[in-house]
Amino acid sequence: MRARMAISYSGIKVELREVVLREMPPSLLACSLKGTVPVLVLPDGRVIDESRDIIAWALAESDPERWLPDGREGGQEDTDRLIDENDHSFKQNLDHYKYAERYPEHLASTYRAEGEGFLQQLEQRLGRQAWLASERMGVADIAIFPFIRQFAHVDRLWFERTPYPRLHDWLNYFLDSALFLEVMKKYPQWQDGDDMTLFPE
Ligand SMILES: N[C@@H](CCC(=O)N[C@@H](CS)C(=O)NCC(=O)O)C(=O)O
Repeated sequence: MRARMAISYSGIKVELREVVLREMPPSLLACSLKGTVPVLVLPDGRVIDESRDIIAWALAESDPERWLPDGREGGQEDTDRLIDENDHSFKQNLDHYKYAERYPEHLASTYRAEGEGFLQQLEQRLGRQAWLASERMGVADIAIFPFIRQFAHVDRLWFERTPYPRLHDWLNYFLDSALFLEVMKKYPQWQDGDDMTLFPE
């Protein structure tokens, strides 16, 4: 989702091949043995198979509203550290919470409590500035939004009752955004021989 958001924002058109994870096309595995999506294949044959790297590539190509950190001292490091924390410890807590039945050592509520520390950090950040890493929306917001969305969706009622009003507004902003609605459009599963589908349409 975040890779598609960055591509859509940057105004780059790509050929989209929607895959079903259980039915990875051999041509995809030939590009990236990881067996995960997203995978971006560039015209020169380079393969980018990490969503964060796809975001970085798209914004390096075109960043019309300046999502990349500005020259503010420490801005780049702060953004990188926040996304690192999201992609590692928070993502792990999210997976444990979301799929708690696969990790029966602890209750879902324990995994949720471990992830909640990150929500608190984000709430504090949004109290200090308008967006997660600065006064402007930026790459940190886009990179982290899909994970907070998933965390909130595990138990919507629980999330709505949490004392994080700024984070709720931040999440709702993205859920209502044209960018999110664009990437949520459904595409049929790609099959060899299909016509090319462009994204965004
Ligand atoms: N590190 C990867 C993780 C991507 C990822 O986990 N993608 C999921 C779908 S959203 C996937 O491909 N899962 C298939 C699997 O793990 O077997 C990235 O962010 O690009």
